[in-house]
Amino acid sequence: LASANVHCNAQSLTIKNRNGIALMSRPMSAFASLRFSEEVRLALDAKKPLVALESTIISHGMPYPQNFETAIEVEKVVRDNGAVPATIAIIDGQIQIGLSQDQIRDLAKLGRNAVKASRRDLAVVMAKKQTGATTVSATMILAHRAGIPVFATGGIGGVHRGYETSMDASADLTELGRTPVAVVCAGVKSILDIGRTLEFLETQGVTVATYGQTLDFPAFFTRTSGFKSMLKIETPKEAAELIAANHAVDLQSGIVFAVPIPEADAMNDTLVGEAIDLAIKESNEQGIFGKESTPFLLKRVNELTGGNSLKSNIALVKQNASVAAKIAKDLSILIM
Ligand code: PSU
Ligand code: MN
Repeated sequence: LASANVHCNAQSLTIKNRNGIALMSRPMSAFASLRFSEEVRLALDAKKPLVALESTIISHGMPYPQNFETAIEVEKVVRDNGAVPATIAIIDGQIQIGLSQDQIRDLAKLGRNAVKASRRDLAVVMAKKQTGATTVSATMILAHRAGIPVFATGGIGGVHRGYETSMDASADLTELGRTPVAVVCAGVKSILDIGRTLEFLETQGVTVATYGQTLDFPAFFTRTSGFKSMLKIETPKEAAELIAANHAVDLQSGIVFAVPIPEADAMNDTLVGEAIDLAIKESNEQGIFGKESTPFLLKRVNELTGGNSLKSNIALVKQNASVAAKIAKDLSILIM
């Protein structure tokens, strides 16, 4: 960018290379629609590393008050590892990049009364001035708009079991195919069809890496799923180099870094498996479908496994936040 020209007027912002070819052009409204917290704005101005965090995990992924406590602790983990957290949500129709503690608490208390907002819901929540918790797909879009290339969460959505009749595949997967943000997660919960999820990601052109010593693709509560990633990444620097290369060729697609849950926090395969099978059976019996499906299954698995799955969930989210912060730090060294 050192030799690039930035053209900016009231309508649009365009970046041209030294030959006058537009590398990027965006309407100004795309930037004007974002509101930044003071901490995030200062970090962006100072070109500090940032980590985007989603908010559906707060409203629909965990019960109150653990959701609030976890969201605050996750932000702290990001700071302790040298990056600035940017939790993203829509408050009364306003996109907010970086939330105050009060805003996080409100969202945590609102829980499932907040709108679960994926790509298709974004404009609706804004137009109707609602409060929306952003899923992985919506958070990726907004993180990208804000110029934050690294994002940490628990688990991404995927292809649901029974896809052959329901055609239920998360918008997270298509978003990964079209938005260049690296998502650090603990893999995919086995409430989903993990094999088909990986096939879908391959079709979408998404690079899927295990962050660790083996190729095993993790299944959220457990360190293995029986499936493999296409590569393993062992250091933050290696991850940063992969992200930088993705940007260098302007792929416009995302990357999944799947971090296996810490050994000590991993759950017993059979116990989680039984809880998940029962939860899916109940959701079928109750005719749960569409955007209600994932929150229902998350809640039932939490209930059926007692506090255990919630404990594991919290541990893995924190680990993902620390990995993402380290990657963001190394990436900021590479691309600055
Ligand atoms: N998986 C989890 N925890 C979560 C989610 C998924 O283990 O909180 C949330 C994320 O916000 C994800 C969304 O983006 O659910 C996917 O929902 P759906 O399957 O309806 O696309
Ligand atoms: Mn769905």
